[in-house]
This record gives sequence, C-alpha cells and structure tokens, in this order.
Amino acid sequence: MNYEEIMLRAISEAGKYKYTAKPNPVVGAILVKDKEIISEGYHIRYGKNHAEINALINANKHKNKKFNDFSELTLICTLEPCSHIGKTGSCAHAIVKSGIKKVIIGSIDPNPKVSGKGIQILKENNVHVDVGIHQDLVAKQNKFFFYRHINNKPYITVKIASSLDGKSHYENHERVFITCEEARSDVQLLRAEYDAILTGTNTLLNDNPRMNARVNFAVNQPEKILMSTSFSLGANKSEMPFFEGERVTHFQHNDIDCVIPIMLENDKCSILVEAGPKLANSFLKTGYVDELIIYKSQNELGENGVSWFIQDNAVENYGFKLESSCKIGSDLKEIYKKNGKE
Ligand code: AOF
Ligand code: ZN
Repeated sequence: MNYEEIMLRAISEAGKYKYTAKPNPVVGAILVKDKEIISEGYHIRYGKNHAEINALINANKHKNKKFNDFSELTLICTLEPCSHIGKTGSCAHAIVKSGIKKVIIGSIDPNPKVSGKGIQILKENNVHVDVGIHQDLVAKQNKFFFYRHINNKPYITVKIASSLDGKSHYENHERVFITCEEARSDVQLLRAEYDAILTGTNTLLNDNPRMNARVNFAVNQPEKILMSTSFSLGANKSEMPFFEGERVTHFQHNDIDCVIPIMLENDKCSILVEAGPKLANSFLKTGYVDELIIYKSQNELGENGVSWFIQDNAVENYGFKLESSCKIGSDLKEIYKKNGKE
C-alpha cells in the first residue's frame, strides 16, 4: 500500500467511530514499516485515548518482532497530532518520545489550541512532517468540528415536523403524531449526529419527549438544552423522561445570543433545535441557523392547527434555499441550507 491508500484506510476506519467520538473529531493513525502496516489506532470514544496513542500502544506489542526501533516506522495520521495536554496528554510529544522520525498528516487541526502547534513540536524535534494528503476528506468527515472552529460557532439545525397545511400542533394541544413512523426513526438518526439537542417549555410540556437518540448502535448521547423562563423545575420534573439519563443544561431565559457562546465553551460543535413554532422562529430570526429540516406529512390539521410560520414564504425570507428532498415513508423530508452555503 502507498501512503495515499493508507491515509484512505485511516480515514474510512476512523469514520466508524463518528457517533462515539463526537464532539471530538474522528481520527485514524497507522504506523508502517516500508509501507507495511505494523499497527493502527483510532479515537474511539470522547474523553478516551487519541488515535496516535492507540497506534503507539498497539505497535509496542510488535516491538522486537516486526520492527526493532520506532525510528524505523512512519506514522500516517488523518489529523495533526495534538500539542495540548487535554484529557489524555499531547500526541505530538508522545510521538517525539517514541522516536518516530517521519509523520504524514491529512489535515491541520482547525482547533486554535492545536492548529500548527502539533506540527511545530514535531519539526522542532527533528521529525520529518508532510501535510495535506486527502485533507478535504478529513475536513468533510469532521464537518461539524471544522465548522465550529472556522466559524467560531456551533453548526445549528432547526428541525420541524409539519402537516401538509403547514401546521405544528392543535390549538387545544390534543396530542397528535404529525409524521409517519419512518420519519420519526429518521429523526433518531439525526439526533445521534448532533452534540446537543435544544428545546423549549412548550415542546416539553406538550410532547413530554425524552429527546435522546434511540438507535441500535453506540452513541455519545447529545446533551439536552432547555431554554425556558416559565417552566418551574419543581413538581413534574421527576416524572419527565427529558430529565432522565443524559445531561441537561437549563437556561432560565430565552436569550439565544447568550446560549451560543456557552455551548461553544462546552465543546459543542453542533446543535439540533427541536422546538415549537415560537422558539424555532426565534432561532431562525437570529441568522445563526445553518440548516432547516422539514418533515412534511400528507395529513392536514385544518383550521384548529397552529401554523409553523405566520408569513407566506417565511423559509425563503429567512434566507433558506431548498437543497434536497426525499420521500421517507409517506412523508417528505426537505433539507434547506442558508443561501450560498454548502
Ligand atoms: C489528536 N488525536 O485522536 C484526536 C485529536 O479533549 P481532548 O484532550 O480529547 O482533546 C480534544 C482535541 O484534540 C480536539 O478538539 C482536537 O483538536 C484534537 N483531537 N487530536 O491528536 C486524536 N481526536
Ligand atoms: Zn492527541
């Protein structure tokens, strides 16, 4: 295998951990001797060993068998090895300490704590460094992580479920499932991709949701964020599934400008807003929203239904453009992106 093929392998194997590594990027690291793979390591779970450390640990098992000294090995890693002492120590320093003399990197880490500094540590310690093989693929596979560091804000998606006539729920709050079962399962997958799910009082009281990702694979569950001024955390809290399990952050105000920097500080690269018309429209008005997903059913709620949007063409007026749409069961899933954004 040549270096390019090994990089592709590291990228595709790393991708298997996208639901457990988040909000960290997925990273793959492969150690080779004369282009033969000696060991591999991946960042499997948030808070646990980085990929390079796992590759070094696994290589040690083959020392004095497949190779004698780490200076014989080349490290191919998808992301720049970190410089900082984070939850698990600095990968760049561990590489230097091991005696490895050549490192091939897919992409520079966009995290300002690391960016360029990991490479600098390697170079200062006479490690030869090449950067840039398949950097676009690395950025694409870590879309939210790169977005957050490049734009200094989390990627924000508003998801709504709408009846054919554009309604969210009945005025009298009579419970009704708007979308079909397949669409509701698709929402579980969507939740699994995000670092946080944000909702408000009305959704909490009307739907009594659990707001976690119920999927049949391992997930670092999204943190739950509640924005509500009126909801008292007293009596009903203990009976609400929303407060079970995953961590909940409760903001007792509706100041979106204040919530976003706090989420950023808390390492959140992506937020899925699943709220009622009031909070969803407040978000859409801010200009912070990058994507709008509408699950549209075949059924109508009629004149007793509450509309998602007051104005005609509200979605376009908020600056969104339909990017794609597909059928999910009997419903339609429409993905809108901010004009001019990918
Ligand atoms: C690496 N290898 O496998 C990953 C890296 O909170 P920590 O200590 O886990 O550090 C997270 C940061 O480290 C993350 O924001 C990103 O900059 C980098 N991720 N770096 O050398 C890895 N996952
Ligand atoms: Zn690291």
